[in-house]
Amino acid sequence: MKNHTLLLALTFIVCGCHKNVKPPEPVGPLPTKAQLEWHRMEMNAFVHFSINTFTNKEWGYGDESPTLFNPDSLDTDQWLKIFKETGFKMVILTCKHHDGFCLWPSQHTKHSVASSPVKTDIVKAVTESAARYGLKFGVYLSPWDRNHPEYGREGYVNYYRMQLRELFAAYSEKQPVFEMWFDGANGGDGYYGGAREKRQIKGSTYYDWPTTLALVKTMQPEIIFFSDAGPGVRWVGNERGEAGETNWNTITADTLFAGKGGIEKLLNFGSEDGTKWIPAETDVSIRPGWFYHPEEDSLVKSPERLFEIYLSSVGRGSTLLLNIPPNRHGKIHSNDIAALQGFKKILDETFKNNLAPLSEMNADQVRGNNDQYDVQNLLDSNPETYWATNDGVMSATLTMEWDSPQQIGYIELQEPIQLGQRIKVFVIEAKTNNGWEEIGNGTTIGYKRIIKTKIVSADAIRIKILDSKKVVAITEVRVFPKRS
Ligand code: FUL
Ligand code: CA
Repeated sequence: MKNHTLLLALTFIVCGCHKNVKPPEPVGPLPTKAQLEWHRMEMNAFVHFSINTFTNKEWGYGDESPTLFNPDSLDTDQWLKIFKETGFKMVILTCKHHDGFCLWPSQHTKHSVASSPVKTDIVKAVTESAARYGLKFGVYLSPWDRNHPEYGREGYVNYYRMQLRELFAAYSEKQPVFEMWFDGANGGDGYYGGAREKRQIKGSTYYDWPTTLALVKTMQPEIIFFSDAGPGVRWVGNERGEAGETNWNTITADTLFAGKGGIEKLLNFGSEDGTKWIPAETDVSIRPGWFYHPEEDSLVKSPERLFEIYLSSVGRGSTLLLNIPPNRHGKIHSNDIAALQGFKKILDETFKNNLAPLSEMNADQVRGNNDQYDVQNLLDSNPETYWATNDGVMSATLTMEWDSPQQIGYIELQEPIQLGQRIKVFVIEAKTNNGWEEIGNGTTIGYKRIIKTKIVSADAIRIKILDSKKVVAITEVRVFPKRS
């Protein structure tokens, strides 16, 4: 044997890289391709724009005259440009809110932009701007309709379905509808074609959602449905921008439906043993209200506050759906633009210098002792590669050491969720002058978990995975310095 062949053979024996080690088994329900894509988008923009913008209301009664809808310098490119520049990947538009006013010229009602002075098809304008700026498009079509005479009766459900057919036929060719949003506000008083009365519906059965979802799937097979119960993504259970500290992407949805009360905690945490992959989407507004109100111009959330919301949504394995409502001119107000730009600046600065690749990284165990599952997989920004342990090993420690002390501020962890969600609890320790000290901990990780650590100067840290549903598997680790 020649020397280098011998060396190669020895290397293989020592590190075991010649063996093709079986990948870890997936655990529990798995995300679909579209759900995986949704996780990786991280931040999406929500747009509430309608007749309420002009009447200064949050919930229109349904008797508002369409002539009130009159933006004098509508510019959907302006919206999409700022969304794009500040990191959003999709825009979801209120094509119809509870007042029933349609932002496109629907054939099935007069209560639409066609009866307004501007006549502009806002849905079309937004899909075109979204295509121009490379954002995906999503539809919010409120099931509750306080304008329609048939609301509460069978005829309305047919109307709702005809509108979906109309929307998908008209707008999905250029820009497929990626997400469909059904809110949970349902029934109550309204105009209802002049009846002006209270109409209650039975939330669990009235809309017959399975039939509607099946219809939409014939037009858009990969679509993600948002509702309290999914089936694509679930509501996070609050409108404060807070995903659960423990956030399972899985939940048992069989008894849930949009508008069912008392399930906020369940939606917030998910269920460790849930039977379906239905991750939480965190919807929150940049202002106190969902629609634009001039008196809230001074109440736009600050860049710092938006960063905190980012940490409690994306940083807890959820996706952020941030509402940014255009004003009566049909533009995003300069205060909101400034807040978004400031927020983007904080994100860029905080997550600029990853210290992990500068460290010497070691794990107490690598699956099959094989390169395929080694710690370098944590540094390649490739979600397909990961560090994993041997079958039966549900706890493991990853250590990072630097030549000189570092000021640690944030640690970001990611699981290879294409294999399900598994990590249950972990702690992070730093080696300081006082020895090993805990600087952070958490339960679930999921798609992404960002821990704001107790700030210390340390020349080593270790991440201890204490328990996992099956073998430990992590795809990425990033370490960032504290913010100056
Ligand atoms: C809720 C609605 O009632 C609010 O007006 C808003 O659209 C929010 C996003 O969903 O259910
Ligand atoms: Ca990786």
